[in-house]
Amino acid sequence: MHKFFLALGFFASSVAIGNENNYMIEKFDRNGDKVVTQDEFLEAAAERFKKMDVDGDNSIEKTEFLQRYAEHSHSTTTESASEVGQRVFDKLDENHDAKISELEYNQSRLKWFTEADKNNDQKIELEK
Ligand SMILES: [Ca+2]
Ligand SMILES: [Ca+2]
Ligand SMILES: [Ca+2]
Repeated sequence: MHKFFLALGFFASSVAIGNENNYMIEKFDRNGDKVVTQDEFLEAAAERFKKMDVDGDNSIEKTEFLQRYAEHSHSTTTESASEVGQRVFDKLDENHDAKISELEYNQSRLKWFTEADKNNDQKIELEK
């Protein structure tokens, strides 16, 4: 469980505990029905991957990742944004080749989706 949440740090760092689903809907609901389907989620993930892959070689190198991370996240009281970014990168880079492949990226996204989809209906609904 702990490992999982660390892997999600890239997005989760700005999520207040308890309304993660609402955050996901805000970010990933494309047709405005307040539900995020797995297709919507993976489509958004693919777009995000492309944006981060600045040189278009289908992998996110550490420099690409950290640059993007620095633009979108804040330092915590104990770590700078780049330290947090390093840590998240290492978690995402499962085979430790200093690159995040599209597969590694999608796997981590899918884990996140599965974890948030508590009733296993392949949809993320608003928390009430
Ligand atoms: Ca939707
Ligand atoms: Ca790249
Ligand atoms: Ca890798």
